Amino acid sequence: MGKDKKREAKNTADTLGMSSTERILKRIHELYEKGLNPGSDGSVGLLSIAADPLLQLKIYKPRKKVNVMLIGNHSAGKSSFINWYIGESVQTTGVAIETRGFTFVTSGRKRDTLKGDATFAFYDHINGLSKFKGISENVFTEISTSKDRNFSCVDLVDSPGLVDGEMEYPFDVTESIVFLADHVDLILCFFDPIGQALCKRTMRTIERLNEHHAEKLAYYMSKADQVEKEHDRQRVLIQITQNLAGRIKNSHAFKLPTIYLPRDDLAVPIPNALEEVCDDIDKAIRLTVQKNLTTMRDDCDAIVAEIANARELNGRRRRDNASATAKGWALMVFGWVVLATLFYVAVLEACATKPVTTALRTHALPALATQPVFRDLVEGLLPDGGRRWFGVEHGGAMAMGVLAVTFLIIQFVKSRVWKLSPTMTKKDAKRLAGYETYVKEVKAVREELYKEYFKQIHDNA
Ligand SMILES: Nc1nc2c(ncn2[C@@H]2O[C@H](COP(=O)(O)OP(=O)(O)OP(=O)(O)O)[C@@H](O)[C@H]2O)c(=O)[nH]1
Ligand SMILES: [Mg+2]
Repeated sequence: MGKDKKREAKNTADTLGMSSTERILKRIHELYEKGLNPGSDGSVGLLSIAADPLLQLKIYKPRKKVNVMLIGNHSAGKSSFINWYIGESVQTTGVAIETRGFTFVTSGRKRDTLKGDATFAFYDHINGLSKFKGISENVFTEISTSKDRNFSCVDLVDSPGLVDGEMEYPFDVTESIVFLADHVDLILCFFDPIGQALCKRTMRTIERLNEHHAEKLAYYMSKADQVEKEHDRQRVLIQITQNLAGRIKNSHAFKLPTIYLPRDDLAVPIPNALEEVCDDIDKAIRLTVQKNLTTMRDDCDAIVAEIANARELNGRRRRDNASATAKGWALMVFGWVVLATLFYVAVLEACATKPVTTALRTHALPALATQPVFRDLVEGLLPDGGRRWFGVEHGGAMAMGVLAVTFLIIQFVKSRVWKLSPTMTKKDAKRLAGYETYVKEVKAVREELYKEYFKQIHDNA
């Protein structure tokens, strides 16, 4: 079996084990980074096509995974939720302040933990987080092999528990959460009924997040099983709602479902909307797939349009270059004529000087006596009582001055006019044609992915 065949077989085996959504997200990512036939020679991704010097189009690769950040007060159950979602205890939980920094929990082939710098290298889009002083030692990535729920399509971001007062954070926690909010698709806010759910820091953070990311926020009352009596729960819910009311933007769509991690020793059943959190995550995944498919179509269209622009620009430049060359040549010839005239006047003027006229009269004319043609020519050079130009004394010097200045002006105008813009080589034009065909094929693959995605939604409905 050839190398390519082996790779193909491996890809197929991988693909079969993957959910359709995950496959679509991965394929889109691949089309941006590696192109239609990853690994084969000449396969270029949309990113490098867009970055070609002939196009210089700025496009961004869509993320392979959906990012979900959890925020809330200390001990609200954020880390416990992550452990429950992935079915593995990757995050430490407990009553003490457990999570002091940010942990990116992601799925991978091997269980591993990455520290700050490795995390920034792994998630290049959050590189900007490193600008927060003191954060590098408090950022980690936990790689888990879990395939539970939709974990293979999600990166979960655990954040430090928010508290007021004495607690010193090693970095600006609110600002770093606000920074990360730009890069995540969904923010789950957990408020527990007994902790510092409504602490000032949490409220300030929620307020800041509402400035630009109101649509990403989903609120929950976590650890609801800790308040067994219904009316106590209602009281807590009202209290949280009242505190949030003035701070959140789309308050009409505000929901505060009660959630808790599954347990079967409860005396009275308490409503648990835990699956709603999973639904919210699934919804974020669906939206991301749709957004990525749309972005890919738009990027393909933008590349095709830019190829047309590059060709049009090239045509215009060729025409401009041809006209500039014609004008340049005309000016050059004109310049030569002026220079030749200047030379002619200079020769005549030189011949008009006393030593030359004397020398010509005494030596040249007698010597040329037998050659009438040359003699007449030399005689013609000799001024008849001092050479006058246009009736002006010393007119020759003036004429030479005018001619020299004219020549310089012509040179200057020529340097301005005869400017050529770079045009495409045959190789460039061939490359663009190749891109065009390639992007068309990518669009066809995108249509297939789109159909596959909607078929899957339809089948699951
Ligand atoms: N009763 C109950 N306890 C929970 C629930 N979820 C978490 N806990 C407990 O609450 C405590 C705090 O949970 P964590 O997951 O560490 O909370 P956290 O929000 O990550 O806390 P920090 O990392 O300090 O911000 C732990 O002892 C958990 O066992 C729940 O749904 N019900
Ligand atoms: Mg925690």
